[in-house]
Amino acid sequence: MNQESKRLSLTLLFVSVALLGLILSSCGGSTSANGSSTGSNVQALMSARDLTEADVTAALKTYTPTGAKDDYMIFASGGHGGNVIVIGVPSMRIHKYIAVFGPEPWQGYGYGDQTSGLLASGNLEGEDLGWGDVHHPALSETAGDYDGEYLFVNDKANARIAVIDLKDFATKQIVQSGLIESDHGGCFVTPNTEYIIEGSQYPAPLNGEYAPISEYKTKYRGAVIFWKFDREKGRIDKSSSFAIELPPYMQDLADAGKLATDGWMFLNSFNTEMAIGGNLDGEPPLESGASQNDMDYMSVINWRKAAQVAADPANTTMNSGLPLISIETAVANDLLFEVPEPKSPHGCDVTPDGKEIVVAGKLDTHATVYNWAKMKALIDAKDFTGNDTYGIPILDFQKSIRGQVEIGLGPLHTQFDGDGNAYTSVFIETVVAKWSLKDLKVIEKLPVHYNIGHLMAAEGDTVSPDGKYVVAMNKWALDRFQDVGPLLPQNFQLVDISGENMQLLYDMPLPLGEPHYAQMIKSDKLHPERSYPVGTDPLMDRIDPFAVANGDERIERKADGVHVYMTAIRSHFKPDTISVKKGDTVHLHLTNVETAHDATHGFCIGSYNINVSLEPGEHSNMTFVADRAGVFPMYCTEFCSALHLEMAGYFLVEG
Ligand code: CUK
Ligand code: CUA
Repeated sequence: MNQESKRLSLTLLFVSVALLGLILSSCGGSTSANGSSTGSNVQALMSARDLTEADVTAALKTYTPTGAKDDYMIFASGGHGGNVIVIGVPSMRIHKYIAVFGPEPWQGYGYGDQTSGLLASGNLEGEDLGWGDVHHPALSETAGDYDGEYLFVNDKANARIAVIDLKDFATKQIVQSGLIESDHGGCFVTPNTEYIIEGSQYPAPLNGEYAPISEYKTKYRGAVIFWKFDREKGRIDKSSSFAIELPPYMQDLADAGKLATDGWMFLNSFNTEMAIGGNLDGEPPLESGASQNDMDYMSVINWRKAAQVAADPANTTMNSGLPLISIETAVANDLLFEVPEPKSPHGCDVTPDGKEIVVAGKLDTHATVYNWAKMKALIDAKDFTGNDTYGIPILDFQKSIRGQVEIGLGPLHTQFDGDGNAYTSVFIETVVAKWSLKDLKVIEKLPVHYNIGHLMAAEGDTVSPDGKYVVAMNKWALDRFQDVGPLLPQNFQLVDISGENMQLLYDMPLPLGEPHYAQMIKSDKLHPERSYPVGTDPLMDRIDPFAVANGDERIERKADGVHVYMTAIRSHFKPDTISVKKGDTVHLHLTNVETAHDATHGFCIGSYNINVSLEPGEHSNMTFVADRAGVFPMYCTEFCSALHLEMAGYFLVEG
C-alpha cells in the first residue's frame, strides 16, 4: 500500500468510525451539540431506506466518492462474450471491457485491418469464430507475484489463448495450437511467466483428426501445452513451446507450482472412467458414467525438466507444429505422475508458500490438502502403488496428503489470504467457507447468493496474498435483482475478509457472462500509458508504415487501388471528401494526430461496415472494395468536442 492510499484508507476508517459513532449516539437519543443534525439525517435516511447498521458499514466500506480511485482492479473473464471485464474494488464499478475473441464495436475491435486480422488469426480452418468461452484470466508474474504487465486468457470452446498487454489494455495475440479441441486448464502461468499453461478438457484425436468414438481409449487424447512467453516482445513464441500428451481423461483445472513446488505443475482430471455416453443407445449418460469411481487422478508434471526433454528433437514428434512428448517418453523421463483425488475433483490450488495443493471434489464434501514434501519423497523413492492404463506411475493417496477438511456440499475452488486462511467456494451449499490451513478446520461459513462457482481474493494466486477482499462469483441470482426476463445477470458479491467475521459488502449484477474466474491486483501495480506515439499501430507496437503526419494528407491512385492518407484532429478529418469509382479498392490510412489524454475519435462509413476507434496517437488501416455507388456520410462516432457533429464528411462512390 503506498503512502497516499494508506492515508486515504485511514481517513476513510476514521470517517466511518466517526459517522457510526454519530449514528449510534443518535440512536441512543444523546444529543451532541454539532453532531445531532448529521446524525439524525443519517438516521432518517436509514429508516427511510430500511437500512441496518451493518448496511451502513458496508456502504461506507464501498462508497467511492467522485474522483477517488479503487485500491484493486479485477480482471474477470467475460465468458461467452469472449472478452475481459475490468472492475474496481471496493466500488465494484466496471471500468472496461477488453475485447479479445469477438468483435467489440466501441473499441473498433474487429473492424479495421489490424484487429480484424488479429481476430482472423484465431479462426479455425477457415471458420469465422465470433465468440470465445473465456474461463481463466491469468496475470503475468515475476517471482510468483503479479507484476501488472500482461494478462492471458483462454477460450475453452476453441482451445485458444490470447495475450493482452496491460500497457494499453489491448489484445495483442491469439494462438490456437490445432493440437487439441478444447481447453480448460488455462491460463495458468509459471512463477516468472516463462510459460503459459493450456491444458485440454475434452479428449479428442490430436491434431484435429478423426477416429470413431469406439476407439476412445486408444485414439483420443488430452494434452497440456506450454506456450513460451517472450516477455521482451510481449508475445507467445510458438517455436519455443512444447506439449505433453495425456490420457483421455477429462483434464480440468491446473495450477503452476511456486516456491517449494517451483518447476512443477498440477492438473486434475475427471472421467478417469473414460465414459463416452451413448444414452440414445441405452448406455448411461456421460455424467453418470463419469462419476462411477471414488477416485480420479491429479497429474503431477515436472515442467522444467519437460522443457529440457522437449529441447532434444529425439524426444518428441512434431504435432501441429509443436514438439509433443508422448506419455511413454514422459514416464521414461520421470516427468509425469498421477495421484488419486476424491470423486470428480474441480479446483486445484497451490498454497501461497507452494508447499501444498488444495483440491476440492464436486461430489465430495472435503477439500484435500496434498503435501508436496510427502509427494516428492514418494517420487524420489519411486514408491508407487502401480500404474494407470497408460503406464503412468500412481502415488499413494494417503501417503500424499496432509489431511482433509470437511467443507460442505459441492466445494469447488480455493483462495488464500496472507494469514494462513483458505476460502473455498461451496456450490451446492452456496457459501464461502473460511478454514484454517494450519489445523484444517472450518472457521466460518458465509451464505452467498447463489451457487458460487469461483471466488477470488486480493492478489489471491500470488506468493503473498493481501487478504482484505474476496469476491464470490455466483452463478444464480434468483431474487437478488429486479427481474430482467428469463436470463438473469450473474451476481458478484464483494466480501470483506479483514475482520473477525466475513462481511458481505456489495452485490454487483454482471450483465455479461458467463464469467468463470478472475484475478484481483493492487491498482498501483498497473501503469498503463495515456496515449500512443502519433502514428502507432497498437497491435504491432510500432509506428505504422502508412502513418499520416499533420500536413501530409493526400489521396493517391495506385495499381492496387485508391490510397487515402487521412488525419483526425478536433474537429475534422482531412480529407473530408473522398471520391472514388465503383469497383475501386479503397485503402484508408487514418491517424489520430492528437496526443491529449482521452482525445479519442471514432470513424465510420455507414453501410460499408467501416468503424474504427482511434485513441490519441493511434493509426488504423481500412481496406475494402467500393462495390456500391452512392453518397455515404462519414463521421466521428465519439463525442469529442463542441463541434463533434461537424466532424464529418462524404465518401462518394460514382457508379
Ligand atoms: S471453472 Cu467455471 S466455476 Cu471453468 Cu474454473 Cu470452476
Ligand atoms: Cu472526433 Cu467526435
